Amino acid sequence: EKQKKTSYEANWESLKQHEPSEWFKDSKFGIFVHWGVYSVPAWAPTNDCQIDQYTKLHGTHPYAEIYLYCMRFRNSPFWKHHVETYGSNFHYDDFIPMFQAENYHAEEWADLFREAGAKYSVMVTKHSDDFAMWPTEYSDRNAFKMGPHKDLVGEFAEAMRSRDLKLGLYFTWCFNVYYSHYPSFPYTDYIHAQAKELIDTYHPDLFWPDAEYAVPRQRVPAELWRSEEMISYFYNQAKDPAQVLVNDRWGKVDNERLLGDYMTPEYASMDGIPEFYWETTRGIGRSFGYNQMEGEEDYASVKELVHILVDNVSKNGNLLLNVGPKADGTIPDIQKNRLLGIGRWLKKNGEAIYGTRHWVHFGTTTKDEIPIRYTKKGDTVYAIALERPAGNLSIPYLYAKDNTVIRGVAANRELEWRQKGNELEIILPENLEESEAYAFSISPEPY
Ligand code: FUL
Repeated sequence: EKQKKTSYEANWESLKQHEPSEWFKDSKFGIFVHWGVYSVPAWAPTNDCQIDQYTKLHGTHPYAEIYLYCMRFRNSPFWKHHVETYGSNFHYDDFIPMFQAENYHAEEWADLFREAGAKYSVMVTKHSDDFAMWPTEYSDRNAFKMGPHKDLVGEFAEAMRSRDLKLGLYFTWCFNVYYSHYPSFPYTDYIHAQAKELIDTYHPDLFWPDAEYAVPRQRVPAELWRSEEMISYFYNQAKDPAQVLVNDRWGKVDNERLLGDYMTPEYASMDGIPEFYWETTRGIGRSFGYNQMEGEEDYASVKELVHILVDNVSKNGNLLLNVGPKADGTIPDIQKNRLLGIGRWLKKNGEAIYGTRHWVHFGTTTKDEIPIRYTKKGDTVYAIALERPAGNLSIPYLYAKDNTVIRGVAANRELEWRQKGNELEIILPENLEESEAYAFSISPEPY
């Protein structure tokens, strides 16, 4: 048993003792918010874009939030779009006055996120355009001095907390040598000053830095960012360091894994149950920042999103699903609808998700090709079928004890079952309600 530590030193040996907080592992589902000056052009190409590092470096990437980064690649789709739409004399910073946030009501966002079934929310406080969403002392390019003239992060933090959502703050360390407005003191000091300011002002539960793809073509090494110093500062300022956590984007690789409390695969998942906790991060469509070019066909369906959530949870992970509000602060209906759909499923089936842990197996596939995912809570195992079987549900290599009680979670009703050799057959009622996924609780724990 690791000892509960109350203070950490600025070195990885010490920081490695920290564990992801229990509230985070219980939460399973969070909402990411990418919103900023880039929400004004709200544009990225939608055709033939691959989500990979290479396309980022060539300005052909589906992420609208890196508009500034991409538009400086001459002849890239971003560059072409920009010149055609705004002219070649229109600087990125000319978008700042157009970023007004006039319909920003953080409590409405918080209500929506709760309705979606999320337990935490992570706001981008500064993306790679270096425009701060809070009144930072260290740069005039911030939303309090310019554009909306509001403390957007402060309003967000207060609203999330008032609705019992845990607060996460995203903060990029990235800059781009070609466009950065250089502060007059060393860049790392500037980053540290801002990060500390954020931490001291808003006391996030989760600090979500992003240290990728800065200084073109490489991950910025932890040494340059002095990551250990920042993480220990964050842990130690918390009332209880066990209640706060950080992601793994600090630029420090150890045994082929990035160090931090948990891993953050992007638009990706895990094949099995990894040893470390993790969280998929992705947009509903193919961008984080709002991309006005995206339509229904670019967006994942409620069913797909529920399946990603269930699959992640069965493999010891969370889902941090992103919304990209418009510049005025409204969340597009197409995104809202997805969130509300997930919320409807979670309202009925949340018992099989929240507060669970992975089981010995993450899942299996039935003979009729229904994918099954497992979660576990106490002495109960939940089997979640991702499709509706034609007849009954027969799960291979699952053995129930004689005194087993099986319930359909959504309808909260007990179901008949029988053990047929190595298959556990759950007798499904004819009027089983259509759903994105079907959860069954099995107690005591089968084997
Ligand atoms: C990535 C960034 O490049 C994206 O813009 C986005 O913020 C995502 C969460 O992280 O590395």
